[in-house]
Amino acid sequence: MRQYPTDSSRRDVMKALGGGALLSGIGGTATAQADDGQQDGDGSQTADGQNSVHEVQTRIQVPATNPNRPLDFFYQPTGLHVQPGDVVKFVFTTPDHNVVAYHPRFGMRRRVPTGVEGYSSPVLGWRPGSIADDQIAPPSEMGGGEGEGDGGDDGEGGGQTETGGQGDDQQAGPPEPVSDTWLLAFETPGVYDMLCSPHEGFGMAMRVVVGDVTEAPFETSTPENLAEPRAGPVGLARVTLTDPSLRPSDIVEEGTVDWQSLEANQTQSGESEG
Ligand SMILES: [Cu+2]
Repeated sequence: MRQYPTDSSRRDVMKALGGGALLSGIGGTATAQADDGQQDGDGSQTADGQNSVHEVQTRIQVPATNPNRPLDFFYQPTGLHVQPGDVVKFVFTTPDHNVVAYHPRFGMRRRVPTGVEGYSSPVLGWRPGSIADDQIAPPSEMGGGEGEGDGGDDGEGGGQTETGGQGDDQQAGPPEPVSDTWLLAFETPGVYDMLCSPHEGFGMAMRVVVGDVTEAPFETSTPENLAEPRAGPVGLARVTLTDPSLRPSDIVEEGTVDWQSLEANQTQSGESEG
């Protein structure tokens, strides 16, 4: 019987998740494996009759809704309201995205509640075809065999990747396993903005509102009080996060805000211009 992280375990979850690919890609922790094994991704679910698991997908869409980008990279939903203690399950339905807090830890101005540590997922969801062949097998001196001996996850969800030590590909086996989910527990009420590192400039960012605290102090506080070095978000991510549809109060009211309902994505679909 597994439990979802609640209460004081947030930090542990953050740390565990911050462990990077080890969590979702190679070894996995009890939390991640439990989720992969028992939850089959359909929106929010209740664990312990109390806290919910909400699903957010990484998506790519063509044609783009904004002429300034070649295609849409986005989180679906783009705005999400959760309760303290809830877990967001990021499902990497398209590859090569990650989830990163706007936080000084990563050289960005903080856009999460005060006191919340910076968090970041690895880049997940890659398929063999999305990474060049010579990048799949790690150099031997990088400890490529690390994932082999640890074992423990063979029977559960196939959470093993090529980087787990198998240099050979095309071995006529089952479909390549994909590291495609990442869990994050939210405890501290407030507004959280996060981005996808590879695609921030294309607008791939999202906002989670935890509880009913809808002030986003990072929008209004005097900039001098905020950690530099960077204003962030940059590029189209700013367009995304400042979209009227993502006002925290609106997110709380709506529960979820889809990418398609962002105002920026409605007025700039270059097709129906008069
Ligand atoms: Cu992305």
